[in-house]
Amino acid sequence: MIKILHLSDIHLGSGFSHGRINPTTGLNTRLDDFVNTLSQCIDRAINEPVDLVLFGGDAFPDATPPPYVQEAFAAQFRRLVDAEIPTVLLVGNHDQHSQGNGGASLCIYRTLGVPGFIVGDTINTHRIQTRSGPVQVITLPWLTRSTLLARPETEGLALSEVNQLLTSRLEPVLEAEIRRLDPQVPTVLLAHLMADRANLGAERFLAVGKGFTIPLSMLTRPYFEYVALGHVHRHQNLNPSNNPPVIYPGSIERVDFSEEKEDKGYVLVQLEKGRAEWEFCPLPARVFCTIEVNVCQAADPQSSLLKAIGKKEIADAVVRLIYKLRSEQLDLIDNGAIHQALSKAHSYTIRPELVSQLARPRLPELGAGSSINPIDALKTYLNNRQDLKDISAEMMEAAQNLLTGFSDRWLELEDAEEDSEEEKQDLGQLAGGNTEAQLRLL
Ligand SMILES: [Mn+2]
Repeated sequence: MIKILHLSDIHLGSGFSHGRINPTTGLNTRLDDFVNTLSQCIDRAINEPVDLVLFGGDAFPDATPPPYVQEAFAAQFRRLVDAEIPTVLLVGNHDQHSQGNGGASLCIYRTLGVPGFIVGDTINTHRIQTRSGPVQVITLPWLTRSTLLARPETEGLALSEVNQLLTSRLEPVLEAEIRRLDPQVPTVLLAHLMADRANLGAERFLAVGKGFTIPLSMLTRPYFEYVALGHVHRHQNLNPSNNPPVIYPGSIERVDFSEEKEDKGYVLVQLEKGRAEWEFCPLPARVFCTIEVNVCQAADPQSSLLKAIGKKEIADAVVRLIYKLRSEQLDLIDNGAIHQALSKAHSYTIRPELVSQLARPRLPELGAGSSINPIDALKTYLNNRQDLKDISAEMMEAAQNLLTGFSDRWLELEDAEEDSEEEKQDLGQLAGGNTEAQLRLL
């Protein structure tokens, strides 16, 4: 029986906008969070101890992480070297650099010859001798168009056709790896990909380019005891028959609010020839909490807001407060008190949304198709805004001055030399800008 810890999508160094600066280290608290959950994965691997660690790809947000992030990652994985636990680091889409071949952020582990470490940046089969016997791992890193296809082959093809072509190329390559397998030795396929039945998480927004989708049937082969995936941040088993299990462990920390309701963790696998048992192990990832409330109809919007905040467990969470209100209610909101109410959160953002302005119907006189000069337009607008009545005369006068001043200067420039073109352009922009500024004031 071979024990494996399967984790994926670490994305160390991302989500800093949800953290703050730790005054003792000068580092973002979200880096601390990610390192903390990663260290709990490594703790488990060492304490168990497992015979093998499989990382499913996406170590950092991109292939060129800052040195202190690289070092934080290395410091955790180094503990596996000390504990003599073999480890496979698969290259995900975020680990690949667009410049040159083999430039992935994880390749440094191979270059340095880190004992027991394998970098999966090519389609290859690795026979690994563990404390509990041998295991075969086929590595299938993130595929880009250029991995299996030449540029002229894809010219003029739709994305779905390229996808099909890529799938047809991958099939024999994977088949060749399968034929090289030792049928007596348990086998894992370790792949960073989007399978066609996967339930999307945040990677939808994280992906750099539009990627390829691999049919599930290519993964559910009888030659594999376990299929270890990376890429999708939501933990799931894609094969209901569980034969073999096709598992995304998901990310270890919430990268953004799209992962608010997902459990985070890693997977422990017990593997032998013809059989794999697996268990999802949750990690205490930082809680994300959305408070969404509509106070438009509330007589006392402030207390409605405070009540909505009070209902949620926000201590040490990453919180976002989104509330709808009418512009007339703005004066009833005490921002200081709201900041105070949110202060026990780890971090928070407040997003008020004014609905009255969004919901106000367009004035028919100003609708599309009718042409109207700026002064008449403003007059029509002001006639419909009772709340601006006491300043409407002043606004009309200001608008008149603005427009008269503008046209006078324009006529002057028309008469002048050609080199006034530039000023005319500036003036045009200025007039546009002024009109915008005026409208914003409204
Ligand atoms: Mn990915």
